[in-house]
Amino acid sequence: MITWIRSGTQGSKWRFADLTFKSSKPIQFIIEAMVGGNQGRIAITDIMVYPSESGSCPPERECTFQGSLCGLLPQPAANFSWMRIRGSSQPANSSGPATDHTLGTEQGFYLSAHLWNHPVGARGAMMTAVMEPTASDGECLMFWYYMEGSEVGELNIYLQTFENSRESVPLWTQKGNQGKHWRHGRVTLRSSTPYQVIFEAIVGTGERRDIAIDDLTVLDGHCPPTGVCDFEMDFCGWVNSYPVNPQSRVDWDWLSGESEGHHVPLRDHTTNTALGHFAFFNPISHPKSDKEQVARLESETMDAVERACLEVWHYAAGWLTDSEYSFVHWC
Ligand SMILES: [Ca+2]
Ligand SMILES: [Ca+2]
Repeated sequence: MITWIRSGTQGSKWRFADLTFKSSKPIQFIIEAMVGGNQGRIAITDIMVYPSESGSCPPERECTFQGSLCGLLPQPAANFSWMRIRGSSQPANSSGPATDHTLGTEQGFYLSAHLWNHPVGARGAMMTAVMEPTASDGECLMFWYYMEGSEVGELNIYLQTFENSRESVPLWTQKGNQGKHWRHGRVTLRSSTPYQVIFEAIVGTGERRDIAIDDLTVLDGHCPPTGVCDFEMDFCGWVNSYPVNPQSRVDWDWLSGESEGHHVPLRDHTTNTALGHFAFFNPISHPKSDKEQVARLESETMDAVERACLEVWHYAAGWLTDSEYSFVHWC
């Protein structure tokens, strides 16, 4: 059984992973690496396997929903609670994802609001365990969400504290169709007292409907502002998507100046060091083929504005022939 998988570049830096598991029989783990593109390295180190009383890896800073609900509980005041499911177990009237975000397979679990089961306007909510106050700079909660289909519903995140009376502060909201993609969201948590985070889904009028979340991660420090991505941590809200001719799809890679490869910039623009990261179009070598290769990076949907500005630092080297790159926007 595959319990964890990553594919494509993870940036040239060490990344941490933890998995919770249970087994009534002796078990073995197998770590398998498979060659993908035409260059790259995969390394692992510092493995620890140990029993834990709560069945989870402390401290739980990342939640894949693979083994458990990571301590999330139904919010008592809500109309219904969310459930941990796999993509393969959805009914036809769900618009949820076929695969989870962690593994990208039908075996991967995610948290589904089961919106198809509930009447329009009903409210389903889950809350975290009570968390310790944050540092003054806050913490960044990153998550992935899936909302596909017209009038699918609404996803809200609140921070609840217990001073005086219970108070819920709205932190983040998204409504309606966000396309057939897992989308990235992030929100800064700041509280000088113990708090809980609440994930709330409100049922929309769409006939096929669901809202799902996966891969919650909490990092120290506040989140970068919306619309800003320096590619230091990850791709922020940007996702590799299909070009007009899907056959020509190549993904943007996430590299640093230390990455191997032809024409890789030696320094990134953010940090001006070899340690900084960037998105890089790394065409697959086809010595005998002139197959078209298009890498397309798509942002999240931004709020409507009268006028706005897109700034980007770009770099192109090599290629004597007619490669091109362009920005497209649509409303
Ligand atoms: Ca998952
Ligand atoms: Ca950078």
